[in-house]
Amino acid sequence: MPVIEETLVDAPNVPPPIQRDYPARVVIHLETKEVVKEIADGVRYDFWTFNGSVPGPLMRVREGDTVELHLRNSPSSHMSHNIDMHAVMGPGGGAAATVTPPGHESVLRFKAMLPGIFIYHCATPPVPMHIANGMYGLILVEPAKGLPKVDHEYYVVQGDFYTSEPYHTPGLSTFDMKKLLLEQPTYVLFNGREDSLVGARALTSRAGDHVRLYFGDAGPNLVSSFHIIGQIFDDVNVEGGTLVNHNVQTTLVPAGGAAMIQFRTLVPGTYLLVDHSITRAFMQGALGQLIVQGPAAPELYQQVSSGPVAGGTVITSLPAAPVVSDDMADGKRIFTQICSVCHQADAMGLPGAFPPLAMSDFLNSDHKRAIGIVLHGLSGRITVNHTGYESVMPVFGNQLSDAEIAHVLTYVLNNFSNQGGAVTAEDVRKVRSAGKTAP
Ligand code: HEC
Ligand SMILES: [Cu+2]
Repeated sequence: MPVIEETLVDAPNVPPPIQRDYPARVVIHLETKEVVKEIADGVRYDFWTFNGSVPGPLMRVREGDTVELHLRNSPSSHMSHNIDMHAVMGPGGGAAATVTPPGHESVLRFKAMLPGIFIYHCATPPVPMHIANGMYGLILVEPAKGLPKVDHEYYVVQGDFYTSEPYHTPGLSTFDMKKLLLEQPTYVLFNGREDSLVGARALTSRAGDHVRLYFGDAGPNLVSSFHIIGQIFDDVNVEGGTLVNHNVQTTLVPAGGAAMIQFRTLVPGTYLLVDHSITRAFMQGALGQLIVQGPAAPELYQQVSSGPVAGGTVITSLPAAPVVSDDMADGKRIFTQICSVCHQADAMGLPGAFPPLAMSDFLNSDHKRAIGIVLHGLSGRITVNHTGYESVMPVFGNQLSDAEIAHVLTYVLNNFSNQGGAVTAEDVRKVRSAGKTAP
C-alpha cells in the first residue's frame, strides 16, 4: 500500500479532494497543545487544542484507507490528552489507545471503513471540559468513488464555551465548571472565535458557484440549528451519513455530529451563517458571513422600491412634549422615553445587543455621524469601546423634530461621563437636508 503523508491546513480551509482510486496508508500528525488566544475581540482564553487551532485541522482520507495517526502531546501541556474519532470502529474510537501524557506520542492505526463526515474530539476525563476548551475537529472519509466537484469547500465547527466572566469582558476569561454543568454557555462560536468568519475572514463565493460546507457541532452540550440566512441548501448529507435531503432551510446537527451541506450561491450579497437558536447568533457569537460576489441577478432577486419605513420604529408615538424652556430637560425627557428603552437608563447598553451611549468613543468622536444615526437609523456592524455590535437602530427622523434630536444628543453628550459638546437644531437640519448617506 502506498504511504501518503497528509498535509493539514487551518479552518475554514480543507485539504484538496482526493484524486486516488486506490487505498493508501495515510500518515497524519496531530499535536495537542494549550494556547492562549482571542475568543472575541479583546477577550483571551486558554484553549486546549489539536495543532494549536480550534477546530483542529480537517483530516481527509478515502474509504478503505488505513490511517496512521501520530498523536503527540506537547511537553508544555499540563495534562494528558487523547483522541476519539467517530470515523473509527474500535473501543472508544481510539481513545483508550491514544492516552498521551505531556511530551509523549501515541500511534494508532485504523481502517476507515465507512464514508462520511465525522467529529473527532479529546476524550480525557473530564471529557466535557476537554471539548469545551476546544479539543475537536472533523475527519472526512470520502466515498471510494469520490465526491461531486464543487467550486469551494469550507470547514466550520460550532462549539459552546463557558466562562466565569460575562460575555465580552475584556482580558483573560476563565473556564467555568458550574456553567458547563448548567449547560449555560457564555459564547457559542464558529471555529473557536467570535468573528472567525466575519469581514476579511468571511467565507467567499461567486454568483453561480457550488459550495460545499463541512459543518460539525462539537458541543459539548448544545445542538445546532444550522442555517444560512438567505440560502437554501440543495443537498444535505443528514447527520454526516449517506442519506441526502434536498431543499433544506435549517439542518439540525447533534452535539458530536456533523453534516455535509451543498448549495449554489446565485444572488450576490452578504449572507449570515447562524445557529437559528438565534439568541446564540446575535448575543453569544454564533455568527459568520458568506460574501457572494458577482453581477446582480434582478430576475432572481430585486428590491422594487425603497424609502423610509413609515412608522417602522419600535416606538410609534411619543407623548406630546410638555412645555419646557430648558433644552437639557427636554433632552432628558426624550432620552428617558425613547433611547433608554434600548440603550438602558444608565446608557450602558446591553452586551451583544445595544451599544453604550455612556463613555462611547463612537459617539464622542463624531457628533455629525450621531445626528445621522438618530435621523436615519443604523444597521450593520459597528465597534463601540472595542466591542462589536451588529444590530438595528430604528429611524427617528420622522418622529423627532430637529430641535428634539439636538436636545437629546446634547443631553447625552453632557451626561453619562461623555466628553460634552452641543448639537444645535441647525446642525440637525443640515444633516437632514443632506439626505441619507452611508454612516
Ligand atoms: C429600539 C432600540 C433603540 C432605540 C430606541 C435607540 N437606539 Fe440607538 N442604537 C440601537 C442599536 C441596536 C444601535 C447599534 C446599531 C448597529 O449595531 O449598527 C444603536 C446605535 C446608536 C448610536 C451609535 C453607537 C454608540 O453607542 O455611540 C448612537 C449615538 C445612538 N444609537 C443614539 C441613540 C439615541 C440618541 C436614541 C434616542 C433618540 C437611540 N439611540 C434610541 C438601538 C436603539
Ligand atoms: Cu484533552
